Amino acid sequence: GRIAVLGMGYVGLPTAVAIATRGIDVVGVDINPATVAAVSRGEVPFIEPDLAVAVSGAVAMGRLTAASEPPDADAFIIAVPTPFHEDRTADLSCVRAAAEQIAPRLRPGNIVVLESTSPPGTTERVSGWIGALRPDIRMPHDGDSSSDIFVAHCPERVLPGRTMIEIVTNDRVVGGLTQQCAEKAASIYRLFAQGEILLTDAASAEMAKLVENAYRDVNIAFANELSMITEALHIDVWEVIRLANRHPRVNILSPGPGVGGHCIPVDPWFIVSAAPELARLIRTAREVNDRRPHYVAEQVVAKAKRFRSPTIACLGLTFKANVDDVRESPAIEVVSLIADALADTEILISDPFVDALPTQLSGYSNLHLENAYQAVERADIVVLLVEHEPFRAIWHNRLGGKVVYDTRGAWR
Ligand code: SAJ
Repeated sequence: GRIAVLGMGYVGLPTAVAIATRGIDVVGVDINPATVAAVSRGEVPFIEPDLAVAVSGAVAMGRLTAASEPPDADAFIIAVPTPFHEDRTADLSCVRAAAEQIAPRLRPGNIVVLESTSPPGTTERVSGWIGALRPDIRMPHDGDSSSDIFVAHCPERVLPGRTMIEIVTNDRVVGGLTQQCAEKAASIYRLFAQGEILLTDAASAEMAKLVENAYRDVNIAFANELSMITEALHIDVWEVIRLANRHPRVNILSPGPGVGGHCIPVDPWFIVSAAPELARLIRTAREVNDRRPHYVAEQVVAKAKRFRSPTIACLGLTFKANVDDVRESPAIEVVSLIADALADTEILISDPFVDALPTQLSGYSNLHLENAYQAVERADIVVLLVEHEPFRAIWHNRLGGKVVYDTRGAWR
């Protein structure tokens, strides 16, 4: 058997390697030639704990190869990005392109799994796009009991930073366009998943994934709103959360400078755009979290106004702790808002996971990348934006006499 995985990113590559490690031949497919070349050499184009060693091992064993076009295979897993358009509806162009790339390869008995996070109805559309190019094969239809091709949705649920653990241990939801599709697709996940595999229909699986991330977004928005309320009332939010969380049925998440990454800030909009009149809380949570970087920047600017010519250190640029991913990072937004507001102020930025100024910040002449020791040493105001482990440990005794704005509660 052979499995093709389309999209060699944060989800596709770990999935490909998890399957290859079970002794199955896997071809990783990507439209980016640099990614294909890197994976072919056994290299990983981004940092994720334990992934690099698994990829180099699977490539050395000959189980994992990479290509720019999908080969013939028994199963095809689509793990390409689903960003959103200006109007916050899903951009399915990568999914569609992947489906159309697979179509000419399909033979009766093949399995097609969509892993990309998608609005309800997308799996059905994938089947439709393939069917339009392949009138000779029977695609699954609601109400039919059999088909030539088995199409299902199995959303990824791994937490960046813990991907290699969670890809094996998480429960998986497999939603088929028919019962048979779900059962066939589940057989792929039984190869490597140790968690439970829950069979359902495709739309329920699509919605469950969106709901998981919307749930987290709403709960983070609650924490962020709380932190603004307590700040206005001169109460320490971390103390309040610590105490409230001792209640057996309360578990408040942590406030921060905003919500980043490319999942949680995106997925709730797919729900909102599917039911705009009804999704009021979900929309408001998005707005609260999107507004956070502005609030944090305003607080920092207000503190800076108390100095004649302050130096500000901003620690952390990634979207969350202990990863190197700066996509949709609220920390970067905070830094750029401060740099805009205080054009004459020197701002030192530091992140042990980032070694060059991210492109979003390259236009500012008042920003300098600096090691964290130097930055804190020289700063009048220290802003903690990401609670990277090295920041947590070192800084306690170096912050004396400085104005400290700890957006993550790491130095409590
Ligand atoms: N954050 C807070 N406060 C918190 C928790 C998180 O401000 O208490 C912030 C983080 O700093 C970050 C953002 O939220 O900016 C998102 O981080 P995260 O760790 O909550 O989630 P992601 O984006 O890394 O991964 C999420 C996970 N979803 C859920 O936990 C429900 C993961 O399981 C999904 O697989 C992933 O989205 C995805 O790909 O959808």
